[in-house]
Amino acid sequence: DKENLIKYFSAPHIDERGILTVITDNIPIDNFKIKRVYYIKTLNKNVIRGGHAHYKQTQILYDIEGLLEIEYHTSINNGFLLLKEYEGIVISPLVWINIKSLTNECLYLVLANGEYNESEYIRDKNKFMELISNDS
Ligand code: T46
Repeated sequence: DKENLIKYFSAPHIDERGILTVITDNIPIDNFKIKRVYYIKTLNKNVIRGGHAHYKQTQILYDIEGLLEIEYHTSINNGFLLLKEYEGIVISPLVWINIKSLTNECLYLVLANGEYNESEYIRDKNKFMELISNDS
């Protein structure tokens, strides 16, 4: 399938006690089974993480705090998108991403439908380009 990054929003429940947000509300894909949950907290502005794609895993990246710039490259197109608090994206397999923190402290949660496995990563951009050109 030729899915691009799909963005979604989970409305926060705000009252005088604070904010409660259900991250899995409104996930725009079917049958997503969570196998792994991790979170990333960046400590400085303009830090870039990622720089890879996955062969088979799908992940949901949800911005809890701070502003993120996602640079993506798929077999359809490439570009940038801004991810604000309460927004998430579905990262399908074979989507290359860089995640840049635009604010000092960013906190984002990632839900993955597979276990951690280094052989699931494509970290070589040339290899990735080759794979998506065969895929299109
Ligand atoms: C992704 C983006 C959004 C583990 O031991 N287990 C895990 O489940 C993960 C995710 C990482 N690690 C170890 C591997 C490295 O020694 O944590 C260290 C940092 O991982 P990495 O350099 O891959 O971090 P990011 O932020 O570049 O990428 C991570 C995920 O690895 C990746 O799948 O899509 O967040």
